[in-house]
Amino acid sequence: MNVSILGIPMDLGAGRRGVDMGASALRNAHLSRTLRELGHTVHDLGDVPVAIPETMDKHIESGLVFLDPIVQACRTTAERLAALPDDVFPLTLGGDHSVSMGTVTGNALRGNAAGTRMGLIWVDAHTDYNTPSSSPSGNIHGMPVAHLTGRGDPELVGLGGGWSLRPEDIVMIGIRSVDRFERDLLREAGIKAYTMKDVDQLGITRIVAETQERLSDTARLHVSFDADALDPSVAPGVGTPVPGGLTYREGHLLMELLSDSGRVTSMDIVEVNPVLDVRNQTAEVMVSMAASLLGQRIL
Ligand code: 6HN
Ligand code: MN
Ligand code: MN
Ligand code: MN
Repeated sequence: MNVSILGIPMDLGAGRRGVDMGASALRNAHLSRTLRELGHTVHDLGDVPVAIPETMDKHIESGLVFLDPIVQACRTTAERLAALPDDVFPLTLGGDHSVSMGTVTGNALRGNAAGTRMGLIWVDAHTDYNTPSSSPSGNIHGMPVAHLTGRGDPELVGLGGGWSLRPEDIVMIGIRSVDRFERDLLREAGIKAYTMKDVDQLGITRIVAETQERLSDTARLHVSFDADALDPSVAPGVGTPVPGGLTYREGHLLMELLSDSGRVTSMDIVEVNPVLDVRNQTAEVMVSMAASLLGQRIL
């Protein structure tokens, strides 16, 4: 496969500094080399320009922290991805999870299938379904999925130029932290979310089978993998850790089974925070997750 790596070194959407260095940490953990060793052709396209928080006032516009520079970075990201040809597998590196408003939009508007239905598999401890009014923090990384489905700030919603994701085309896995009003919004939208209780009870194999069935009407799948979906013992370098997450093997099995489906055409790795990490462990684990999604097998 032709894999194109694109970094979005942004931490404007997170409550803590440091995820802007995530893309760099993932490269440092030999991302390109690992994927080349699997037989892929890898092009690193570098980084999308992102404003540096210290150069700005921390402006809060209608409940949203750093709205303007986030809109800008997401728009550039979406444009860069939408311009890539069909045969490319874009692997985008955050950055905080607000980058996904740009990556999901750009991938949905890319190639021959542009604007058709795309399935989104959201691997995360959080559902990231807050709107500006439901959010307890004002941090935009808690809001990307709501905006992708057309609710929230008009500028962020408008990134797709009229395209938006159908709630029934989204499946979330690894969930264990949902805010009070966010829960009501999720239910209302009818988004399927597998909590950690579901992972314990059903197992990853059944969850992936159900997910495939549910997303069978979509033309392709995008995986957005927030490092905090993994248990903090596996991925300590994240800004919003929540106990009781996916084990190392559950994460890999999920990636291996999604890879076997042959339907995944793009991926994000987000929320890796090297400042809070232990010897780049989290970046290394996330590189191994990408390798599993891109075909690495034990035998
Ligand atoms: N993430 N639900 C919290 C909020 O501030 O809205 C946490 C969001 C975390 C977002 O980790 O991508
Ligand atoms: Mn997230
Ligand atoms: Mn999260
Ligand atoms: Mn975070």
